[in-house]
Amino acid sequence: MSIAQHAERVDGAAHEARAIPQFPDGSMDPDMAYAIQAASVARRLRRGERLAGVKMGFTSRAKMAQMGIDQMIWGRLTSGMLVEEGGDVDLARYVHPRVEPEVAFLLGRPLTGRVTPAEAQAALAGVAPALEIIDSRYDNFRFSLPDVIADNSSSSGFVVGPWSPPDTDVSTLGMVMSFDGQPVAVGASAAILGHPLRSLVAAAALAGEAGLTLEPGFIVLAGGATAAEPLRPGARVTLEVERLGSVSFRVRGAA
Ligand code: OOG
Ligand code: MG
Repeated sequence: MSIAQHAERVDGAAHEARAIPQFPDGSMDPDMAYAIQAASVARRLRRGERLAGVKMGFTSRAKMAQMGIDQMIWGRLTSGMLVEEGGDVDLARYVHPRVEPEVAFLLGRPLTGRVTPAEAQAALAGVAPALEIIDSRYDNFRFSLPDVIADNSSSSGFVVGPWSPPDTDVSTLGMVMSFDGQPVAVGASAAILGHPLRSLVAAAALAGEAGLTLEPGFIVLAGGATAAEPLRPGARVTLEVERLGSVSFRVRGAA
């Protein structure tokens, strides 16, 4: 099968919210998987979605341990994935969605390639608490490294809370994710590569290798600080981040 045909397969699964088998073992390497990801997201853009930013994956030990992958990955965020803060998420749009607590960066200036943490910091326009909804399109939420890369790193939804000034120190902030007021995951932003800004540096490098510049207005998700939790029908999901405030959404639909 060609890159385009693989892209049609993963994009179709995401678009129609149905699970597909993993790629056969050893059938592709990460480079080919990123080519499939790019072609798959290009299909979304042709349907009218806009590129909204990028997300980093496996930037904390908790996430690596949960999924059995110990290498950073990245994916593309589109306007179609954006969920309004405080809004509803319909389970019918997903296969087996999970949610994880994140920190979001808003770019005020372009960033690409090898940059220092100081340069990344200077490119910021804001920082915010964020919830990422991930939904692997593979059966049983199981995948290899190339599988998950080809599936746009499980990207499917994201909710961003209030923006704080770009010079807000996000290095060691407490994070509590709750379902209906009951904590389901507790962590700290330092779990993300020791400092979430390192994830932005990595995002600029990885996207840059693929010829993509992080543009002003882009949102960059730094990666889950804790393991992800399956969404529960009816639940109000809230993330509170020390100093940054909170962000939430409601899960609609049946299990
Ligand atoms: C892959 C996406 C990883 C993160 O924040 O680490 C990710 C997955 O776990 O399905 O978004
Ligand atoms: Mg994530």
